[in-house]
Amino acid sequence: MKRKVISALLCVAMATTLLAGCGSSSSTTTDTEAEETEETEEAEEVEETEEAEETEEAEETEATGSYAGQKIALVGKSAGNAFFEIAAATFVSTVEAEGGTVDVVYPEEATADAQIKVLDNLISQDYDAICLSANDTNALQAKLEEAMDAGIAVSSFDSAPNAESRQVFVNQAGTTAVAQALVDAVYDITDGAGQWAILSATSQASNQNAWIEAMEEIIANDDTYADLELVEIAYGDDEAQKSTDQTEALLQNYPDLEVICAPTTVGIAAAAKYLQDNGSSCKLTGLGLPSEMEAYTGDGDDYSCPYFYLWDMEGLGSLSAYATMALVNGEITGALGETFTAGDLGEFTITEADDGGTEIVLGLPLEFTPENVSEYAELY
Ligand code: RAM
Repeated sequence: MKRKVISALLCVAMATTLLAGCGSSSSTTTDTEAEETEETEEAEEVEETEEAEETEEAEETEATGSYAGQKIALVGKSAGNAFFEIAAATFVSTVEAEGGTVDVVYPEEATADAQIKVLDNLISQDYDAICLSANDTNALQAKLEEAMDAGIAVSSFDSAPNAESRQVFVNQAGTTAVAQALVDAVYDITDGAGQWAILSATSQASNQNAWIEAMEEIIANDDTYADLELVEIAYGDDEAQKSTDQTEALLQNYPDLEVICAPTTVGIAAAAKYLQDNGSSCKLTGLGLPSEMEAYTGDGDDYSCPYFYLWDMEGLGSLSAYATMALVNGEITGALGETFTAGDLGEFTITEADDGGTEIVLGLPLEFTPENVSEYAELY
C-alpha cells in the first residue's frame, strides 16, 4: 500500500541521516549503516534512497496509483478446480496490472476446518486483503472477523461466508436468477413433468446451498412446476470420481429419472461423460464450463446435455479483484449503496444480498447451447 511504502522510504531516509530510527526492520538497517562513516557512502545512500523513491512513485503513477503495492491473498474452496483457477487467473492479472500482488492459496481439502487453517496462517502475515470462496456459510465467521479486526479487508466471490464474515460478496449472477434459469431448464427438458435430481458439490458449500434453496423456493411457490418431482440431492464433493459414482447411483435408484441438474462445473462434467458414455436417456443441465462440456452438448440422443449455464468468468475474476482493491484503499467499505469503478467493466453499485449482507452482482447467467458452446469453449 502507498502509506506503507512511503513510511518505509521515510525510515530509510532517516537512517541515512543517522536520525533516530523507526520501524523494526528499518532500524536494523539504521544500526548497520550507522557504522559506515565514509561521507561518500552516505551520499550514495541518500542518492539511492531518492532514486528508490522516484522509481516507486513512477511505478505507482503508471499503475494508476491508488491500488499499487497491495498484497492480497485469494483463497479457494479446494485445489484442482478448473472453474476457480480460471477466475483466479483473471483476478491475479487484474491486481498485477494495478501494481499489486496476489497469493492464491488452497486448503488441503474442501472443508471449513481446512480453510480456517489457511486463514490462521494468512492473518499472521502482512496481507492487505483476503478474498475467499467459502466452504461453509457460518463456520468461518470467527476467523474472518479476526482478520477484519486485524485490519485485513475481507471480500468473497463464488461462494459467500455469512453477512458478518465479509465486507462484500461478488455474486457471479443473482442467486435467484441462476436458480430460475436452472428450474426452467429442468422444466423444459422434462416437458414439464417427471423425476429429477440435483448433483451438488459438498453439502456445506454456501453457493450450492443458496442455489438449491432458491430452486426449491421457486418450485414451491409456483404451480407451473407442480409436476416436477425432486427425488434426491446427491453430493459429489466437487470430485470427478465421486460425482461419477453419484450419477451412477442416481440412475440405479431412480430408473425413471429424467433430468440431473448439477450446479457445479465438476459435477456436471462428470455426469455428462457418464450419461453420454452409457447412452442414458436421462438428460443433464446445470452450471458448467463450456470447455469441459463441449463434447457433451448437443441436440438428440447422442448428447447428454441439451444446454447449460454459467456466467462471464473473466468478468468474475476481474470484478472481484477490483472490489477487493477498492476495499483496501478505502474507496468502498462494502456498505449498501456505495459505488465504484471496476476498470473496463464500468461502474457497480453495492446492493443487498439475500442473506442480509451486501453484494455486487456481475450480471446475468449465460446460456450455452449447441450453437454457441464451441465459441465459448475457446475462452473458458
Ligand atoms: C464448481 C464449484 C464452484 C461453482 C461452480 C459453478 O466449480 O462448486 O464453487 O461456482 O462449480
